[in-house]
Amino acid sequence: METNKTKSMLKIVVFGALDAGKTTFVETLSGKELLIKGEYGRITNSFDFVQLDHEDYFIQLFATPGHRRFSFMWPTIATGMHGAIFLIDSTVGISPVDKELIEFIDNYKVPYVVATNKDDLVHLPPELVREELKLSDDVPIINTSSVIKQNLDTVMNTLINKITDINNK
Ligand SMILES: Nc1nc2c(ncn2[C@@H]2O[C@H](COP(=O)(O)OP(=O)(O)OP(=O)(O)O)[C@@H](O)[C@H]2O)c(=O)[nH]1
Ligand SMILES: [Mg+2]
Repeated sequence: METNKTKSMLKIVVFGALDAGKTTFVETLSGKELLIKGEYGRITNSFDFVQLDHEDYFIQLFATPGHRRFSFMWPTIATGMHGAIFLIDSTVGISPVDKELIEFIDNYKVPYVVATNKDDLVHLPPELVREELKLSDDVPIINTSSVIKQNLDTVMNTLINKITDINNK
């Protein structure tokens, strides 16, 4: 007889500085039209939202605005998240906003994965990112491209495994 396993819901939030590629990341990863795409003139001013069916979980995937003017949205969107994805714009390098955002995410005490995005344009060495952001060894750093779908599934699977590990402890 087939067992009907109930899936848990996971809330995952994508953070990153202006133009890091957050909206493109959630669009390309999901391969779907977003349920909410909160932008005007290609700048996110509220948030993006899409739901994914991922093996053992339903994922509610959100992306935050990067623009400073809309940073008041960050705590609202972060509320109740089980994990985070932090996108760095590799063409810019580590910015003061990146440092602030990593501190912000750290405070939530949830697992997160760092993605050095736009790897199709510029390759940012992971060791440099770890040093500049003072990341501990247990934070994965993965080179991604949101436009050519490079490593997006790897980022999501790595994060889900980290969340599952914590839940099983
Ligand atoms: N080459 C390249 N371009 C990218 C990549 N990801 C995003 N872009 C481009 O970068 C620009 C900004 O992408 P968005 O996805 O809107 O960035 P965002 O982080 O959501 O921007 P805000 O929400 O306004 O902070 C767009 O022109 C994208 O096509 C990538 O991995 N490689
Ligand atoms: Mg956006």
